[in-house]
Amino acid sequence: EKKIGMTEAWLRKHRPVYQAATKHPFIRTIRDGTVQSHSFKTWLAQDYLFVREFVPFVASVLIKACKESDDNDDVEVILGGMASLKDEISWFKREANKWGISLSEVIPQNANKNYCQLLESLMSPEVDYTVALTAFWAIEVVYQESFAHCIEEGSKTPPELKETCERWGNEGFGQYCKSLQKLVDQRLQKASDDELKKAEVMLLSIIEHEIEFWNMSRGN
Ligand code: HMH
Repeated sequence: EKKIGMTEAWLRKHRPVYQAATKHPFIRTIRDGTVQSHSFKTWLAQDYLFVREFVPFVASVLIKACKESDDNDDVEVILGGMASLKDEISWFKREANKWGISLSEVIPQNANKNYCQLLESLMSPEVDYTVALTAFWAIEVVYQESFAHCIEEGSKTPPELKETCERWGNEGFGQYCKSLQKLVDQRLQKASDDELKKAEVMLLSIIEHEIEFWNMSRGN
């Protein structure tokens, strides 16, 4: 039997809250085809703003990875993630156009602002690479699991939302999340107890922020 990594152990330990993020009511309504268009548009507009702030955060993780440079698969995996954000931002612009959303007029809601503040705090050089990398992986994996759930067998996701779900739910994005998870587990194996604790607390914080982010779509 394959030994499980620390991240897997944490996801099992924190399964209820992790599921509250990955099987959130907003995601369930996409999956069962009952999602309201205003909810989807709110999510789309807010996520565009989030992704813009996500770019410098990912850049900061890349810088930390470069500085740590032991043997480093890390840099390549993170650089790949950064590169795909360019296409992602173009996609948001096209998608917003389709839905009649004017992105320049979108105002960030509180949950979004709070989440972006967390990203900003993680960009500090004081924050250790292991903790920042754990956050990065957690941010990506919540989207991967959530949207993969919407394109599984038996899902009734409306055709006009399929492309969105496939963006994060596709196999390639799944593999990328697995690569990130592997990097995190490698780091956690060498981490001190203090770093381990900080990384676990960070995972939980990301999950909570993801839940709050989905909540915006319901008008909370
Ligand atoms: C809020 N979390 C949020 N937005 C995203 N685009 C992702 C995660 C995945 O990159």
